[in-house]
Amino acid sequence: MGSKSPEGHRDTLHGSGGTTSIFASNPPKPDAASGLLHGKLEGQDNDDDDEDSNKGTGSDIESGITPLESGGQKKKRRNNRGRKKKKAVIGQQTYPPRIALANIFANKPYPEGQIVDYVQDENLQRTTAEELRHQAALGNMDDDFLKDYREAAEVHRQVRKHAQDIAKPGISMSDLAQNIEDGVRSLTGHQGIEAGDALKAGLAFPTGLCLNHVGAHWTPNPGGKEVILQYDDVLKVDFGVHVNGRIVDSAFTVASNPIYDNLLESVRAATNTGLREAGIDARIDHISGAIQEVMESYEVEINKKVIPVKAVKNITGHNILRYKIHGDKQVPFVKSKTTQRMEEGDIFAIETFGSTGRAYLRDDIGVYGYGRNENVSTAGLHHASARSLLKTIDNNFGTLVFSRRYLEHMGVKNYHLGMRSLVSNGIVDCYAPLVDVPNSYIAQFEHTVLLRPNCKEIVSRGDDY
Ligand SMILES: [Co+2]
Repeated sequence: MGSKSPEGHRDTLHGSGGTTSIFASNPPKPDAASGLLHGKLEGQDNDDDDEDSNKGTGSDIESGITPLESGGQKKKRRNNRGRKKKKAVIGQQTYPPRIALANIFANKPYPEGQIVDYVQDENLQRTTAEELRHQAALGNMDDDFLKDYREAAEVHRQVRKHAQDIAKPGISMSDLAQNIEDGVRSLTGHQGIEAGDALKAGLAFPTGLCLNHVGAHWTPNPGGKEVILQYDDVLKVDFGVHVNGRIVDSAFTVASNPIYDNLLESVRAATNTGLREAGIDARIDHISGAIQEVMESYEVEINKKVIPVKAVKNITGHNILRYKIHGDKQVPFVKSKTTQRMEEGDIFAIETFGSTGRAYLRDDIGVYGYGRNENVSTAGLHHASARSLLKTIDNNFGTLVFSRRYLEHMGVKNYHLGMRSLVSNGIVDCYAPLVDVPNSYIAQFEHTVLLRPNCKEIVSRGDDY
């Protein structure tokens, strides 16, 4: 999920604190940002583990079905399904994925993400101040941090694998969203219906399904017009999984028509550049510059017109805090003026967006989702329906961003009036879709990376992207 950057804001969608952050040097780290385990962890001894365990789960997921294989796959799948026992076997996932990972992995550790060693640089030796900050971070350490993160990431990989399989021309956006949301709820083992259950684990923000010139923050709403995926569409799939508030934010782009291959490749390469440059003490302006350089070295030919790919200027990657998708740091995709650095214990959503249009997004009409603004007093809120809706929001979403679909999933009805009151009082922020000019195309790729003390872990990395 993209974070809006300061320039050109009409309102501060993601918290006013964030608007000045890219120009500031490192602000004090909130408690919630910490929680990285120090030292060696389960299954960490060698880097090859990663690939092996991913492969292992890959076959678990599919039970002999390879969702992305081409040619005659329908038939093969049916045969496999016929063979499969009704009851799920330990270690096996169903198709579509609906078995909680806790049952599949039993006592086995969840697979690690991609582990990358930090590059040793003599100029970047730890200062005493940084060591002290590190000690402070250890004080907030949570033993379950990595376990929760890796579980959320594995849920993301399994669910997106199926989403990639079904995101083909003819599918409706609401079917695709439902499939993703059912998958995340099932695999985390939290259906999110009883009070408070969605806060334990599940969807971290509204499922983003953005077509073509819609860059970010579009989701199918209940009662909205059906949107059907077309052969010539460029679709960004951006969804988040959390386990105990540990949020994995990861996104990819699909397009059936190969004319967009270069657009997708430029953005994939730009995101990988950002991930490569990320690290403890890495300067954010340097990362942004590297991202832009890679992205804008590509061009794409659409309808016999050669168009340079441009890095989108006014949304950014961002750090992630517990239960909070957008922290106080932003990573633009264009070179920016800041002396801010990444820090040990930070969690970053490294995402990039490339566009064939103006590469500047504006708010469109419509609603993507809502998020509680903790800094606004509720004392003046008298409206009974607004008060009861607020209670539902606080009990079930906390500071997680949620959609109308998620409210209706819980059986909440007639919330429009109460929501209007909460939004007009500033108690809840309302997020709009973000669009470029019509007839342009935007692609996005995104991963979540943990800046652990001794290595960085691209926790959402899979064999797909
Ligand atoms: Co994001």
